[in-house]
Amino acid sequence: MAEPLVPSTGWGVLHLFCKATATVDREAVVAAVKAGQEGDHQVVPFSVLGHKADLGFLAIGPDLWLLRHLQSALQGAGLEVAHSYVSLTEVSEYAKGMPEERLRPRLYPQLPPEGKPAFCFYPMSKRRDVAGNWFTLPYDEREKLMHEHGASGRKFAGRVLQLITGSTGIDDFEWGVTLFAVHPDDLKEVVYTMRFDEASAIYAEFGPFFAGMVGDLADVLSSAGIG
Ligand code: 76R
Repeated sequence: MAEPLVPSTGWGVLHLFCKATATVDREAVVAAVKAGQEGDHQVVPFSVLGHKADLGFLAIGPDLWLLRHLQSALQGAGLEVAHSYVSLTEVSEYAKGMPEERLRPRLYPQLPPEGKPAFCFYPMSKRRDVAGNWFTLPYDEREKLMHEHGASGRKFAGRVLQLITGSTGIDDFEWGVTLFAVHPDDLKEVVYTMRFDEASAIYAEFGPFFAGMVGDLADVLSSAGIG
């Protein structure tokens, strides 16, 4: 394999949303996931509801080549990649002052979180319109709005875990938002609640939403009819 390509801080993140083709080979999918979990690399399988995909994989780890090998192995096993998102773990510039033990899980998360099987993913950006441009706000104002955002997020402590991964210059939006929740309605409630925070109400733009369930690989495969 090529020399590893590793971010200077954090890990690479690849969300793959797949459809099962008629020729899908269950054992080859299982082998692909196993190979994708080498060393510090993790692969979180999830089932997807609705027409956009049948199942998906959140792959995360230091080496971007290994992420690409996982993608190729899943494609070779007969999964069609219907949608994807590429990003890197990061610490938000508004969270840099947090203690080390809170920063580490942002850069090097251990996934999936326990007891939070309800899953959703969507990409988002902050608006850059003439009438409302997040990037022309002074830092202090952005920090104030992100504090408001953090405060409303903390009301969901224990119910929702956010994984915010940065994709400016890498994919079509600025962040990937991955949410893990106890109940599916926790996902709806947290996103609805945040719509009223100025940082989202005025400045947030969203891409397509994907929702489903995190589970054991065997359960995810059988839910997609891959038996
Ligand atoms: O990391 C921290 O806990 C510090 C506070 C915090 C930051 C800096 C925080 C807390 N978030 C931060 C950054 Mn968040 N978050 C989203 C969404 O749907 C929407 O309107 C937005 C999608 C949700 C649902 C959510 C939930 N957050 C960010 C950033 C990066 C901004 C930047 O760097 O410029 C984005 C794009 C973003 C989006 N946020 C929380 C939550 C929740 C539940 C919390 C509380 C976390 C906790 O208690 O651990």
